[in-house]
Amino acid sequence: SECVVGSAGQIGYALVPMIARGVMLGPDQPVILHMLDIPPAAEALNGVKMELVDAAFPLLKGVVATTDVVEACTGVNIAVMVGGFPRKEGMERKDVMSKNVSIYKSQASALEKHAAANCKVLVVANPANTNALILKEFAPSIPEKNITCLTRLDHNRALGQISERLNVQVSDVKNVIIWGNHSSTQYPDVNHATVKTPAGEKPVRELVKDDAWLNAEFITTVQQRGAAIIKARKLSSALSAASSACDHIHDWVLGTPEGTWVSMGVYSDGSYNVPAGLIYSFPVTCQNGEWKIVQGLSIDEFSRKKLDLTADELSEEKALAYSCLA
Ligand code: NAX
Repeated sequence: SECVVGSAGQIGYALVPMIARGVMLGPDQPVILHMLDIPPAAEALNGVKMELVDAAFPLLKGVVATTDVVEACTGVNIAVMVGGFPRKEGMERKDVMSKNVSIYKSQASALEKHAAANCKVLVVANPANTNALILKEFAPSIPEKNITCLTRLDHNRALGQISERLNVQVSDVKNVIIWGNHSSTQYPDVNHATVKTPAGEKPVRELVKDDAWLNAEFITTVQQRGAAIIKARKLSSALSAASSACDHIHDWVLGTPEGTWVSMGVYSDGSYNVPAGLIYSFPVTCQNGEWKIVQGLSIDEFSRKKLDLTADELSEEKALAYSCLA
């Protein structure tokens, strides 16, 4: 069974049918969906439940639609936290942080007390890394390895940009890295990325042959992609966010292919001189339901500055979140 929080929203609406079709956990894994939203969205949430019934998904063995966080969290093995308080025009950063801190504090307690032991948590709602950190702080009995945030969307966006640029299949591109925060300070790094060609695997840099593009426009395009989607759609990314959330859980639970890594926001242990105690996006491989940070990658001076810049932003966010608790 599992749980999706904020299910009546845009991402929730795209995500629940993917889960019910087996995209997240594979075509042989039956699922029970627990959907949570807040009382003003209760009727819409019930509408989503009606559509799930109408879709007659063979793998879907039950649906709970509720505004009670305890009912939503009870017994879940996987929690995808999509519910949050968005920044509205004229709001101070601290006010938005304060709203999300109180949401994640209470959801942390509900998960800690009522979720299945070893429940895996993915935080999607922004500020994703810091919401995940708050959740970790207020759910001390959930192992820190089980609390992650979504940067797979940024990772997939980077794969997509390389594939478009080189006119190759996106499935032939691998091992880009998103370092740091799911924000515009994230660092999309292609220094270790490769493309499968008839002549074997080739470094992305060797094929693109345009370091100026890779070091500037490529990076800002990935960093600003969310804003570009809002501009085009007048709504923020939803189908790509839902699809990436499925990829994140899929690879975490079922493993990454040999020789391939993915990006996940995880609790830093100080690898690559990233301060310990932040939720920071790293390259990871997954096996037997556990992620491991890829070690030993060379970091040049250009990259070092970018890894540090996004770490600094996360340290500031952490301080701001703590000031909301005081
Ligand atoms: P929506 O506003 O469409 O949906 C959010 C839903 O959460 C609403 O139905 C709302 O009622 C519900 N909600 C609010 N407070 C809640 C609470 N305390 N408990 C349960 N449910 C609650 O936003 P949507 O477009 O679905 O985006 C959801 C979140 O994902 C936002 O915070 C957004 O910023 C974030 N994103 C994160 C991404 C990532 O890669 N990490 C990318 C996409 C997205 O921007």
